[in-house]
Amino acid sequence: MAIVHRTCPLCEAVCGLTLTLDDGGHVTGVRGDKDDPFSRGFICPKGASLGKLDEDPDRLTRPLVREGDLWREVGWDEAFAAVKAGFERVTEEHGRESFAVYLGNPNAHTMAGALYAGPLIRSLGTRNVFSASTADQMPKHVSSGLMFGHPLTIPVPDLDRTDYLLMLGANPLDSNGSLCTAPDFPGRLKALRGRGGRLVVVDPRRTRTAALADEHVFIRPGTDAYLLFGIVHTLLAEELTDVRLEVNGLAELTEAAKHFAPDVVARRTGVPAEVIVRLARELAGAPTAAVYARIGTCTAEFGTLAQWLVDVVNVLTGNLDRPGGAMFPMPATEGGRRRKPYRTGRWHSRVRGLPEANGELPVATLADEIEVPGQGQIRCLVTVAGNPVLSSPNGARLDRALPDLGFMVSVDPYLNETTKHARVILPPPRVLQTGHYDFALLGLAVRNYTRYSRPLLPLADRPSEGMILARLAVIASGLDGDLDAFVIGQTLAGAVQTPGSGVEGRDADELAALLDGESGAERRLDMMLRLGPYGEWSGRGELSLRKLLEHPHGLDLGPLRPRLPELLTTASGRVELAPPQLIEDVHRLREGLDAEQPAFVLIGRRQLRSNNSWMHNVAPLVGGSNQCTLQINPADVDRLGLDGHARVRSATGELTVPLEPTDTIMPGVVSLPHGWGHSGSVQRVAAEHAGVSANVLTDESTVDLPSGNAVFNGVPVMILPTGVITAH
Ligand SMILES: Nc1nc2c(c(=O)[nH]1)N[C@H]1C(S)=C(S)[C@@H](COP(=O)(O)OP(=O)(O)OC[C@H]3O[C@@H](n4cnc5c(=O)[nH]c(N)nc54)[C@H](O)[C@@H]3O)O[C@H]1N2
Ligand SMILES: Nc1nc2c(c(=O)[nH]1)N[C@H]1C(S)=C(S)[C@@H](COP(=O)(O)OP(=O)(O)OC[C@H]3O[C@@H](n4cnc5c(=O)[nH]c(N)nc54)[C@H](O)[C@@H]3O)O[C@H]1N2
Ligand code: SF4
Ligand SMILES: [Mo]
Repeated sequence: MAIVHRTCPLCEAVCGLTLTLDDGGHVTGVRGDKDDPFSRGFICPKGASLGKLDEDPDRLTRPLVREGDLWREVGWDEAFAAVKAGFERVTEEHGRESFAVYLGNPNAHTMAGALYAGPLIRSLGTRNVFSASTADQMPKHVSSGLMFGHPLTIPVPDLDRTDYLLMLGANPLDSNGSLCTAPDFPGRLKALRGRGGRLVVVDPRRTRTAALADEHVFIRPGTDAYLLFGIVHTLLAEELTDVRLEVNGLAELTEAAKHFAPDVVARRTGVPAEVIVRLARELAGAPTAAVYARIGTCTAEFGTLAQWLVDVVNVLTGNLDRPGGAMFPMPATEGGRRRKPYRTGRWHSRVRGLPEANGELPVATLADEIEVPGQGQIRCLVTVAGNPVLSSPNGARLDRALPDLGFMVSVDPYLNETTKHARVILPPPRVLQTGHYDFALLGLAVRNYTRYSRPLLPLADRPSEGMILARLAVIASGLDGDLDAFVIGQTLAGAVQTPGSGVEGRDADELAALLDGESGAERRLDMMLRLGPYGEWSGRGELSLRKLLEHPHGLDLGPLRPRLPELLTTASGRVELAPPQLIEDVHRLREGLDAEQPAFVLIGRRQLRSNNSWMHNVAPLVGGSNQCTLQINPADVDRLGLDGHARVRSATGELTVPLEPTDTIMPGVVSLPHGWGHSGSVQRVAAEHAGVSANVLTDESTVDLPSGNAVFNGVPVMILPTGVITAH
């Protein structure tokens, strides 16, 4: 028996876990790690099921190759040979511009995603790069890029010190937080209230988070940008602003805000004008305050405008970059950021002409690019840790399009709704065989903190996920060699030439020889830690891989500290309050003021014991509250004479779903969780709890224009009794 520690890889909260392993390497117990200075013993039902997930008998242990409808288990060399043949065939027939890659959500959690997805994309040599980011947080990247100069310069609410938190479209009591890494988010919210702070939640549903808050404000889905503009309008009109930073664009912002007086936006949002005015006054009057908005506001028609206005309010109230406000974390592996104007639309998608953002095209147009013939049509797809058939808007269309590809390879532990279309599936090893460092999420943490977990079990005869991606990159590029050594060489060569870098003028090869680690991934982590802001090569600290290994429970690096103006990389060196691209999109927002209200709109929701599409095969997690039901207000049930089930119809599809009447949801709004729809799955537990896919109903033809992000909230739908047949 052994007691071991590692970070939970299952959500953004990065909790430390303490596992008990028996002599065979099986998990016999999971607890929160009490000695982790950040999570302090917190654990949720998913983390507690890590052992079951790790040894799910339906997880793939060897690569699969498909011939027709038949799957065959093969060895790794044979699998990679099949990939090589597939890549070569499509390259010969259609060229590299016919290649595409889709990176799913777990890439934000895995070391493989952080360290090897970039090189893989470059090796594939295509601009057809898609990811779950355009079904999620791309609006925040775009607003941050335009306001602060870099898409990763994202402020987080200073949760542990703020006096007032206005939260829109987030439900951390179920999701455990997002773009705000905060283990025990529920406890931190209770502490906020305990110290006399105030929590206000804006959501079309009275969620568990809303129930814990001081105040819950119902809002019509998709209208957060109007509400936030109403707040901005009030702050400016009542001269409640306290701008403490160097900013550009205050005049343009004031001009744009004129159209969104509280009584004007009240009609659209359903939030009374006096509530909007009061929220503005409270935000301005609180000693410190932060506005934080997540999925409900991102995956909406005006997602980028909403994310922009969140930070506009933080700036106007004097709360951006100050303790208790919205602050910028300083993660241990942060690299230098060059001053370079942030731009989107450097290229456009072939079929719909949608702009690139962060080097990606919108997943909402992936099916178009596969289906529509012509030069550049996608013929080969690589998916890594993604299930877009269930997760992307109108995923049902993608399900029909994927069989037309010339070749598809998926890196995924499961044969599922998406990977079943692949020719080759390459499964990553078990969780316990995988090291963990949260490169992305620690840059969004409410305290500066770092922790590395080594693999707990040896790899035996399988490659790590990093090795799988590196091998794919080698196959795609045709260039052999040690990818990690190459990246290390390039990075250090740059660092020794960077004035003031801490290693300026030193010898790159000598530095490389000093790196520790049992794998290329560990050596790269060591390099990033040493070069990073607390690193032993930065001249400012002593972090290195060795140091992290001495602290298996993690290291607290202190509370967030103000980082402006140093962190700003805008051309002006100021915070841009009114980026022209966003002011342009305000016209679209104005047009929407008078839009007709559909009778019903669909929104999503997250479930505590679920994770997007892929934790429905773990028996202790499914059932109970974790079911695919349509939440609907009882008044709507009565009015429509519904009983038990209803049909939900949208512009793209129709589903029959079991109803969950609840007065926690606004009349005229219905909520269906996403990630379900496993009927016929080879995952045995999931097939028994199949549910239906909300993304049969979501419409890929509408996107948030500046970011290309998918719209999952505020989808117009009709609700019909099951017995009634109507013409389409
Ligand atoms: N209607 C609606 N749709 C939504 C949303 C919504 O709110 N409403 N939310 C959107 C959001 S925020 C997101 S992030 C996307 C998610 O979209 P996706 O990332 O496409 O979907 P997931 O269900 O997260 O799929 C994760 C896949 O990774 C696999 N996997 C798990 N662990 C690993 C690993 O360690 N390595 C590898 N290689 N694979 C692994 C799983 O088996 C699964 O196939 O969905 C979006 N879709
Ligand atoms: N247990 C669990 N945890 C998860 C996940 C999971 O599937 N399950 N998924 C992970 C992922 S990929 C992500 S991105 C994060 C997301 O984390 P969160 O953003 O906290 O996601 P949700 O819990 O879906 O909360 C979104 C809320 O927005 C509300 N909403 C819908 N439309 C609107 C609107 O127009 N305006 C406003 N103001 N609110 C609206 C919904 O009712 C819902 O309560 O969670 C992560 N954590
Ligand atoms: S809250 Fe997230 S990180 Fe923490 S135990 Fe649960 S799934 Fe894991
Ligand atoms: Mo997400």
